[in-house]
Order: sequence, then C-alpha cells, then structure tokens
Amino acid sequence: MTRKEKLLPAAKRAVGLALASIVLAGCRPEQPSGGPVEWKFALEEISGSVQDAYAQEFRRRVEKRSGGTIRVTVYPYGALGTSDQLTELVGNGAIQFAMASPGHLGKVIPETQLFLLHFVFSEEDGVNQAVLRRSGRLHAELAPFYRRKGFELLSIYPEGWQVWTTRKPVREPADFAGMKIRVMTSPLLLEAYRAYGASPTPLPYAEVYSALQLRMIDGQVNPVFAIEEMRFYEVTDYLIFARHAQFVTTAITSARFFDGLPPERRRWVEETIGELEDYVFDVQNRLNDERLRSIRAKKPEIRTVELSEEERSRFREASLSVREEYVERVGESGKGLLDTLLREVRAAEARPAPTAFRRPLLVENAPSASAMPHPRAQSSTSG
Ligand code: 6CS
Repeated sequence: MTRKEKLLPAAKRAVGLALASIVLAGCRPEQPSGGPVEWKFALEEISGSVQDAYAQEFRRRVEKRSGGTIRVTVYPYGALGTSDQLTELVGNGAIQFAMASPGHLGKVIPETQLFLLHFVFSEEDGVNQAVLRRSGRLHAELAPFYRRKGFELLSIYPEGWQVWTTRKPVREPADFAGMKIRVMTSPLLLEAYRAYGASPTPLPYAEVYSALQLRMIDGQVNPVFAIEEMRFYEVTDYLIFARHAQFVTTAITSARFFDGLPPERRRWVEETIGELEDYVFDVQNRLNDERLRSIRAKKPEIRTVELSEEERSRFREASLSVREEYVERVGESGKGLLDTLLREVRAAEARPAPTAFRRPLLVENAPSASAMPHPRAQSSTSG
C-alpha cells in the first residue's frame, strides 16, 4: 500500500488476505528452477516507513552478500495482512521474515508486553538503543519466549517516541477521562490507558484513520512518522508529546527456517541484522524529525503540546500499577524481564556511552513546550 492509497474496506481486505495466504502457502522459498532462492519479508507498515527502510536495506545487503543467489521480496502493510496474520504466515512457513510489534504480538507472546509499559525507558534515545541491542541481556532473556512459539527473535529496535493524537489537550490523566483512545491489540495496552481513566479501543492499524474520521474514537497513539504517513494528523487537532513510551518493534523469522539455513546463509542474516541496528536508529530519528516538519507544513493549525516534567510525573505515578498487572499476567518471567529492563536502562545511563544523548523532542520552530499554558489555567494554547 502506498502512502497515497486509500485503505481497503475491511471486507475487501479480508478476501485479499485469504487469497494472499493461499498463494503464499503454496510457495516454497527454494526455487526448483535453480534460480535465486526467494525470501519474503512482510511489514506492518506502508512503503516509506521505518520498517520499510529496514527491510529494503536488509534486502540490499543480503542480496549483495549472497552474490545474487538470494532474492528478497518486501511486502508492505496491506499486501498480506494485519500484524497478527503476518506472524501466522511466518509461523506456518509461508513467508520467511516479518516485523512483529509487541503491541499486537503480546497476544501470542505475553512477555513482549514489557515494551508496552509506560515510563520504563530512558529519556536518552541512545540509552534505549543500547539496551535493546541483539548483543544485550534483554535480547538474550526475551529470545527463548519467541522460541517457545516457534520464532527466532532477530532484532528489537525503537521506532521513536509514542505521541498521542487527540481532539483536545491532554496534560494530566484526568484529561483522558472517558476519551476513546485507539490502542494496538495486545491486552496490556487496555490496562495502560484504563490507568489514566481513558476508554481504550483496540483496532488493527488499517482501521484507525476511518475510526478517527467517523469519530468512533477520539484519539490514537503512534510515533510521528506513522502519524504523518497514515495521515492521522488530518483527523486530529493535537499532538501530545509525553515521552511515556517508545514504539518498540521486533523482527522475526521462523525458528525452523532459521535453524535449517546453511551456516553461510545464517551468517549473512546475522551480520546484516547486526549492521541494521545503527542504520534503523538513524532512520527513525530522521523520519520522525522530517515528518513533524511535514505535518506542520501541511496543517499549520495543528497544536503540539509537550508535557513538563511535573506533568509527566503524574502520568508516571498513574502508570505504575500497570507494571504489577504485567507481572501478574506474565508471572515470574515477567518480573525477571522487567527487572532486567530497568536495571539495563540504569546501567546504560550511568555509562558515558558515545551514542547516549538526549535529542530535543520537538524540532526547530516548535513552540516552547514548557511555555505552553495548561488549558484549564489559561484560555489559549498554540502550537
Ligand atoms: O499502531 C499500529 O498498529 C502500528 N504502528 C506502527 C508505527 N507500526 C506497526 C503497528 O502495527
């Protein structure tokens, strides 16, 4: 699906998905003709997105390493199915690679909902990147939970800060009261927004624009690049920057496929995945910055609100009970993973790492966030 294309109506898409599954299920990665082997890589995002940049670079590097013996086909969101369906397609061997975001994957691998908790990451982007690396402890502790479900966890990477898009300003949890906010479909997200007094509404990605347009929901949450490319900004009035969570995604393949690869091909995959960590980190930084400028240019009347530290601390306080809910739902392993994440973030913050830096959240020409008055205190907000 390209950025300009309209989203398919649900029924038409369902038929398309069924057909795509049948077609793909009949394909084998090894080509009997002796031509290049085809690897299929499916995305939860459209062409031009962060995930697309990742997969296109994966394609370029793997094809080069293989000397033309492997051809990688990238399927953007909408071509094969919803996030849940892509995970299924990897599981049944119809495709070889996919992105699987914890916001949806949490239904299959509850442990991954760790990344849906609020205020667990550092405010320093470089620290978060370091903590999520394939060589890190968190990756090592999370990978066995993917294995249990038949998947190899290739990479965990951040796609930027989550931003609330709303029709009214939000500065404290009470501002969420009764607000229907669309969330991804993992159950912990319902708890995360109920903790603020909102009415969370889980929906697949493709249905968000029309739900906003038809006012079935009042707001949604996604990183800036996605708000721009999915045109959510057209049907919203406010962008609320709370730095409450990073959008974290994972790249997966099937364990059976991965284990069955000849050592040389497995090495090509592993080397490429390793190189893409820094690559995609830079891409998401750039896209989130550029797209904020683009939203402002296309819709100058949109208002941006960046919460002050004091305002953030009220949300942080309200979010803490959801950590307990996570541990309760996931059990001892969840407690271990949460402890590891918090410990790793603290340790990385303490290290003078060259990549650790705090980027200004709002790009140039942004209205001074902390200078923005609370709507209850003053009558006008701008941005
Ligand atoms: O909100 C969602 O459902 C989607 N958002 C992004 C940025 N990527 C994939 C995910 O499915």
